[in-house]
Amino acid sequence: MKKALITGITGQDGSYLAELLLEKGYKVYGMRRRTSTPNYENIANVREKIEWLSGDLTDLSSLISAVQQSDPDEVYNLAAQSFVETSWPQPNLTGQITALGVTNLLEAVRIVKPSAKFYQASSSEMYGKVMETPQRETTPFYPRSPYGVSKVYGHWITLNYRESFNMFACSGILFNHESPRRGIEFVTRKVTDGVARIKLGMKQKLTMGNLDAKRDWGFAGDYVKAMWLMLQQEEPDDFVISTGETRTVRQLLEVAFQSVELRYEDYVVIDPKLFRPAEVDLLLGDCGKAKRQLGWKPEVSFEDMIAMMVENDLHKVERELNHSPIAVN
Ligand code: NAP
Ligand code: G4F
Repeated sequence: MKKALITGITGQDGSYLAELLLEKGYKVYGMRRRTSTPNYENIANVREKIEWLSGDLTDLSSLISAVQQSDPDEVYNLAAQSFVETSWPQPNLTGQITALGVTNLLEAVRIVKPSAKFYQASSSEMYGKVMETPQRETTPFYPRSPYGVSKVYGHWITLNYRESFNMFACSGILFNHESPRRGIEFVTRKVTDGVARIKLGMKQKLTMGNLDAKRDWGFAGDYVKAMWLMLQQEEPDDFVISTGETRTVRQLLEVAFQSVELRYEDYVVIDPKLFRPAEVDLLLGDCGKAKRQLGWKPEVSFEDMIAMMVENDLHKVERELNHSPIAVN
C-alpha cells in the first residue's frame, strides 16, 4: 500500500486530494497545525480514514517527525498562507510559511526519506505582471504581492533540491481553482455566498473590489488529479495546470447572479478599499504540456462550477436560517 503525506489537508485542495488518494488505495497521513478550535469541515467525509499528525511548516522538527512517522512514498506540500490580500499586512508570516516553509519540508524529506516523491503547490500568482499570454512553464515570473514573491521562492527551492540532491521534486503551477470548499474570502466563494444570502433575503448588497481583473478559473477536484499524475511520471518535471479560458470578476458576478435569476448590477457596490496595492490584471494558462505528457484535462466548466457553488451556498444558508443558535456553555 502506497503512503502519502499531505500538508494543508484541512484546506480546499488537501481535502480533495485526500479523497482521491484514499480512493486509489493509499494510506493517507494528514499533517495539521494546532488551532484553538479545530476545523475539519472540508475533510469531514474522510476524517476517520486519515492518520493525523501534528506539525507546522515553520517548525522543522515537527516536519522531521511527520516524515519519520509517515515514512511516505509521496509528499504533497499544499500548506501555505494562501490569501494574497493578507500577504500585504502579514508579509513576514507569509514568507515564513509560504516561502521558507517549503525549504523546511524539503529538508525534512531530504534528511529522513530522500527517495520520497515531492509535490510543491506553485501558483500562477508567480506570473503577476505577465510577461507573455498565455502563460506557460517557460514564461518568466514577475510576482506582484508578498504571496507571489514567496511562491517564486518555493518554486525555485523545489527545483534546486531536485537539481542539487537528485530528489523527485515537482512543481505544479496551478491557476485559480475553486469549489464549494473554497475559503470564504476568495472572490468566487465570496460571490456565491453573497448571491445565496441575497436570494434568501439575508443580505441586500455585495461589496466588491476590482471587477476588471481576469482569472483562469478551474475546478479544484480536477486539479488535484494533476498533482497526483505529476508524481506518477518517470521523471520529475513542472507543469502549468489551467483551463485556457479567462474571465473578468464582472463576468463571474454575471454568471453567479444569473444562476438565481438576479442582476448583479442591482446589488453590487464597489469599495476602493478592496483594491489591491498591486494587482495581477490577467491570468490565462496554457496547459498544453500537461495535456500531452500527463494526459490531464479540465472536466468541469466554469458555469457548472459556479452553479455548483451557488447551489451549495443556498443549502448552507438555508440550514443557517432553519437552525436557531446553539447556546455555548
Ligand atoms: P487553503 O484552502 O488556504 O489551505 C491552506 C492549508 O494550509 C490549510 O490546511 C491550512 O491549515 C494550512 N496551513 C496554513 N499555514 C500553515 C502552517 N504554518 N503549517 C501547516 N499548515 C498550514 O489553500 P488551497 O486553496 O487548498 O491551496 C492549496 C495550496 O495550493 C496552497 O499552497 C496555495 O497557496 C496553492 N495554490 C492554490 C491555488 C488555488 O487557486 N486554490 C492556486 C495555486 C496555488 P488551517 O486549516 O489550519 O488554516
Ligand atoms: O479570489 P482571489 O482572492 O484570488 P487570487 O488573488 O487570484 O489568488 C488565488 O489564486 C492564486 C492562483 O493564481 C493562488 F495562488 C492563491 O493562493 C489564491 O488561491 O482574487 C481574484 C481576483 C483579484 O484580482 C482580486 O483583486 O478578484 C479580485 N477581487 C475583486 N473584488 C476580489 C474582490 N478578490 C477578493 N478576494 N475579494 C473581493 O471582494
